[in-house]
Amino acid sequence: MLKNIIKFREMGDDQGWLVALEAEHNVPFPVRRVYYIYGTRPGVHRGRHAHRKLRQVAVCLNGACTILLDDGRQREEVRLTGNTEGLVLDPMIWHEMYDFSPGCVLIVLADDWYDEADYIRDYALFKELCR
Ligand code: T46
Repeated sequence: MLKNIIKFREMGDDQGWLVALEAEHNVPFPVRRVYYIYGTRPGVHRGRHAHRKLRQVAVCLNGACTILLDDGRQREEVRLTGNTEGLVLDPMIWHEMYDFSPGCVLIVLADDWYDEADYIRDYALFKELCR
């Protein structure tokens, strides 16, 4: 199974809800970067890459989206619907994001700064590197 979901604890009272993401606690690595994806139009398909070394956790803060995971041997689709669930995106996992609901906000915590050299954007090359 490729799906690795971290369940975050919700702290709620009559004021509403709060979730805390803590590097090296409930997020299993030191966090160097946080980015978020929003305003995705219907039919948009993002991702289509793997990372060589980067470790990430993706959380759908609002709405829902589907993330396809592929380790070069098997593929699995995960529907992220809740802001208390983090999907671990390990290195060398090809991933694609699609079926974004209106108003979807996907936040991603990453263990390193942006580096285009860490991306594998060619699926044939990814398959070759998986062998
Ligand atoms: C990933 C999935 C889940 C930056 O300049 N800095 C950044 O930190 C990021 C993440 C992107 N960019 C630039 C690179 C592109 O010119 O922003 C543009 C859009 O990035 P990209 O097409 O890679 O976006 P997605 O949604 O396909 O992928 C993103 C992350 O890039 C990627 O690491 O794992 O979300």
